[in-house]
Amino acid sequence: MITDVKGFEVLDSRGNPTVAAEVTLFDGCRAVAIAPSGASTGKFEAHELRDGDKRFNGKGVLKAVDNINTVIAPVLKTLGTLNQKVIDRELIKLDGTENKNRLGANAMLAVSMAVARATARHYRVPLYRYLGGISNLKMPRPMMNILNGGAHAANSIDIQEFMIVPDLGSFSENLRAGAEVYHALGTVLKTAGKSTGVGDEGGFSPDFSDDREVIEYIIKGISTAGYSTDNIKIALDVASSEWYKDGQYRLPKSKDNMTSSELCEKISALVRDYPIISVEDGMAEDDYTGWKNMTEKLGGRCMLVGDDLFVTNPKRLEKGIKEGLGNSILIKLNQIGTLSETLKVIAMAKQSGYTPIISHRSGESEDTFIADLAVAVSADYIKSGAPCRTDRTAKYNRLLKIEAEI
Ligand code: 2PG
Ligand code: MG
Repeated sequence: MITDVKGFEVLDSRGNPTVAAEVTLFDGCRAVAIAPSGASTGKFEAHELRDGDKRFNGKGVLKAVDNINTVIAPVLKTLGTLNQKVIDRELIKLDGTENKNRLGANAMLAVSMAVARATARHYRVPLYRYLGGISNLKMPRPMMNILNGGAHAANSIDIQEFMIVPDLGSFSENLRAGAEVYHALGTVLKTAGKSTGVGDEGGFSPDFSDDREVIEYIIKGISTAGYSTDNIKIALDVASSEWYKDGQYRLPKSKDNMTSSELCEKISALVRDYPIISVEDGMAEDDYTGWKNMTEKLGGRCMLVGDDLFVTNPKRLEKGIKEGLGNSILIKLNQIGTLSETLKVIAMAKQSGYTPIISHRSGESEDTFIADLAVAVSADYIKSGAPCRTDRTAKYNRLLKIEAEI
């Protein structure tokens, strides 16, 4: 049923190479998909295969491309099925490692997504409908990262993402409000003499004296745009795994050192003082005691989202559920490497009352797969950066199109 699979190397939004795959079916239906790439990657993520030679400072992906062309393609062409689960299972078998070390999760995911997209074309339905069926389709709320720090920006802020979460009604109204606040924030920053240059996810990235100052500016942006914090909330991605070393949190920019419970206190105070509805990676990926404490303290008040903690991995989520770590999970296809495994972890999260948030990576492309996925699994939220830069707005624009269709 699959007659051809081709891999190729393209550039992501940071100008680094990433893997694209094109899948052709017996009826001529053909689709391309592009794997995204993270910067603040969790250490338990599936392996992203890079060449490590002179090209692109070691970031080339020709080995992963070759794996698609010489290992994956010959096998998928003989499978005789369009069943996504069977195809993904075959990819996993071909790789044969726990962490997708051999073929590379970037190679596997590009193929896995391209198969789904080609199959949707074969059935002549939009991707979201193929993935989600006829029931359950729901528009997500955007979590828009309008102020970038941490590993995504060259400024003085250690917290990686300050997001706004509009809740005004339809997706298009929420997107409009988010874009208006983004522009109002730009004006407020400019007036204060701050830089309006942007970070990797399109959010502004000037220097600030501390996190509270950032949040105050965002709140000023919200009111300047004519909205209030009653209907535009704030979400953080602390990305604290980046700071964790030898049981301590060492913040690279402010040079602060904190224990797990001191960091928990600091975040709790922010949640107490500001309209924060969600905190992602408030604790590090292997600080389980910290996660447990934070969940006991804040779990009833806001979403506590495991990104590096769960890495879209069913086994890690299962452990988290058992031990009471967090109450929400960030979903990134390339952290696990196939579509089927991603769908499995989303189903598992929902069954256990964990909120799934479908997410981009800081290194993105024109591929809009996550927009269709979010609608298909009726996720409450999608995180796709600022309403700025085509790699980010492509997903929001795709959602506008889907909203008009459903
Ligand atoms: C995150 C992501 C996306 P990265 O930490 O949630 O915002 O960043 O892709 O660099 O891991
Ligand atoms: Mg994160």
